[in-house]
Amino acid sequence: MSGIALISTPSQDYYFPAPSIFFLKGALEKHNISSTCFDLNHKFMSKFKEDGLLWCQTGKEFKPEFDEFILEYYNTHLKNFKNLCLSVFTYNSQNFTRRFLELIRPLTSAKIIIGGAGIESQSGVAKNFDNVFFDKEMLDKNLVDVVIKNEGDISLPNYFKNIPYNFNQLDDISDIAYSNFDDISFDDYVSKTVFINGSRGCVRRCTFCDIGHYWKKYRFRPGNKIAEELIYHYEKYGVTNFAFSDSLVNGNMKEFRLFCSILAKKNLPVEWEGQFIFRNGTTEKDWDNIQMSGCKRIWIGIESGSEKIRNDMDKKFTNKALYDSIENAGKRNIKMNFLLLVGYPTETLNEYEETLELLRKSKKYKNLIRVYVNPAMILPNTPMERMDWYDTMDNWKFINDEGEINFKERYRRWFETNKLAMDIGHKIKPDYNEQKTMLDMKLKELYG
Ligand code: B12
Ligand code: SF4
Repeated sequence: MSGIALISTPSQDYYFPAPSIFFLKGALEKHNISSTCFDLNHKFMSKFKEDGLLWCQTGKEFKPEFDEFILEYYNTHLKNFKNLCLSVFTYNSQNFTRRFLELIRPLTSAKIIIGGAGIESQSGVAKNFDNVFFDKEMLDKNLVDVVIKNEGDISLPNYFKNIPYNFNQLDDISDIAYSNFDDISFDDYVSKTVFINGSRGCVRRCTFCDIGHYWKKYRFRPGNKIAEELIYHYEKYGVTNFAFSDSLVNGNMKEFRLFCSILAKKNLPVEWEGQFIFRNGTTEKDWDNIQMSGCKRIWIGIESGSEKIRNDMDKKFTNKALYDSIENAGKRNIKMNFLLLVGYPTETLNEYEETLELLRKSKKYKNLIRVYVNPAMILPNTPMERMDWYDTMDNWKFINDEGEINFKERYRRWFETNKLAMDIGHKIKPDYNEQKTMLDMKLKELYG
């Protein structure tokens, strides 16, 4: 039997290499431990597309072909490995991972190790604060040997070096490894994109987000080191497209400014995108630098057009910052993905209307904007989990001054916001139809 297989699990985007396994390979290599990456997510999702996504995300519409695929993949690629390390990207990878392990566990004596953000949650659980999270479920069913939490780039090498591995988080991430893509060909992917990790954690603690649970402290790399890594991948693999896995690329403005100014001076044919927060105090000079560094798109968790609702969420940026930033990005031709949440517990109809107004006011830049709408949901390990809602976590309800916000109302606002976005001419989520199928199913299940 040979060494270590690093395996991505669906569902994740599959147009580009699934970031975590290649990053973990680079991290192991730094400790002279060799490993092989298997982008199983890419193979499964390219083959089964919407059918695969529906099953992964809902556990419904299972097809026998999924089992055949898993067994064939295991026999062709994985059966000779002593250690199978599965990366569970989000809770949307749990259905696949469970089935994969049920099938292959009886066939192998390899150690099975799981990690990733998806192991510490469980979709569809009741409000009893006694949730069995996915990692525990897998251990209880004896489907895995080892669960590794936290920063896998340190804990996984530690595990293989036989030293304590489930530890508190690093204080300093300046010198983390670079991803290693030697096991794949970028030509197999629709988009030759490399993910860069410039910071971990977040400077905010929004009520609906569980980032503060995974990454307790906010840590960042110096801007010059981030720029150096990007240039390294450009020179080694010829990749010109970069995405940041940071919760916010501009969490630390000083390092972000340094990164942008280095790349702006280098003038390479590279482009990057990342999650961004609109903030008071971003100057015209900052926006020029952002543009010249190759920024092609920013993903902005705007969440709501209402400043009051953003404050309720602890998002904390003003309407002035919101509209000034849209104007600054728009006039520099920087694309914007608006991430919106409708039906937040305290959202009144007037405040919801402000979100619709945001779409109308941004019409001028409709060619640059893509709107991602989600009905508000409650994740475990978030401040919102402790709010005063009732029923299950999946089907929570909340009574505000105007009555009950239930799933039906959240669905209505979700549908209406998407429709308005389309009528205005904004682009919407590429997988809107899949999301609608899933939400329709849920609506039917709850209300007949
Ligand atoms: C980029 C990103 C996306 C992108 C691209 C995702 C992709 N690759 O397909 C987009 C925007 C498409 C996206 C979508 C979603 N995302 Co997302 N995403 C992220 C983000 C910002 C970065 C992820 C990343 O690439 N990190 C870089 C890699 C290197 O790190 P990593 O994957 O976390 O891996 C580290 C550890 O987890 C660990 N590890 C990982 N695997 C393994 C395996 C082993 C064996 C070991 C030991 C360790 C280990 O080690 C790594 C290095 O330290 C994170 C938040 C964050 N800052 O981490 C959210 C995050 C992962 N996403 C999240 C969610 C909820 C989603 C969505 C479900 C949102 C939605 N409602 O639609 C979808 C799911 C998509 C799908 N198809 O199912 C949650 C997951 C929460 C959870 N508990 O499940 C996160 C944590 C954000 C949050 N707090 O809400 N996402
Ligand atoms: S929603 Fe975005 S800004 Fe808010 S805590 Fe999560 S990652 Fe940070």
